[in-house]
Amino acid sequence: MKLLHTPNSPYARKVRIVALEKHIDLELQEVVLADPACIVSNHNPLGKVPVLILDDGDNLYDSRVIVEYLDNRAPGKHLIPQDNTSKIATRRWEALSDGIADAAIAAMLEGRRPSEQQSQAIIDRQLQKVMRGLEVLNLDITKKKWCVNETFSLADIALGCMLGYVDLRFKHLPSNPESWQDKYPNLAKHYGILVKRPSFKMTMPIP
Ligand SMILES: N[C@@H](CCC(=O)N[C@@H](CS)C(=O)NCC(=O)O)C(=O)O
Repeated sequence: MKLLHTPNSPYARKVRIVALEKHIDLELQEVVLADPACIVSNHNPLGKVPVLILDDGDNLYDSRVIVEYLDNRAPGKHLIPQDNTSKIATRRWEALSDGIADAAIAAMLEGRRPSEQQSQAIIDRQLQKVMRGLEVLNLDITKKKWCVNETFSLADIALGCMLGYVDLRFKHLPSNPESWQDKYPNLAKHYGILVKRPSFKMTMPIP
């Protein structure tokens, strides 16, 4: 199986960490999305990474579909709990973490446009989503060892990948003198535990 990815995509990182935690070998193919010859849209009409190309040539996307496929493909402890209540809780952590990453990426891309074409209103709206989301997750993780059921799961992986991305792009949240770690200390503590895992160390984003 081959994974089309970019090194700093939080969604591709989520897939890579699930594969590492489940001891599944993935061939990694790095792509450059801005390259007109990029092959991703041949495999995903949306032109987004990650895409998992299966051995029979079928393509899986997006990251939520791929992680479920991988979690069920290998034996061993499930990263997505099997009982419905815990599964839904896990997927909600993932949905909010991925949504914060979506907003952080949108803000970052808007900020990279030539200054005369940038919209500060768009940047502010996206950053408010980031900050509202982090606020909720910071409260939700209070006094918990892991996000769901006191056991490591996809919820922790999705949260850690999003925080890794926020850390990469916004050490200091704009118009805010504090670092995200100071503003959201419960998340910072959880992130500190997650980044000690080999699967997180092996997939760190590249500044
Ligand atoms: N919901 C998708 C999001 C994927 C996504 O937005 N990937 C970004 C890279 S971080 C991308 O490929 N962007 C290219 C584009 O939007 O054209 C997932 O979970 O896989």
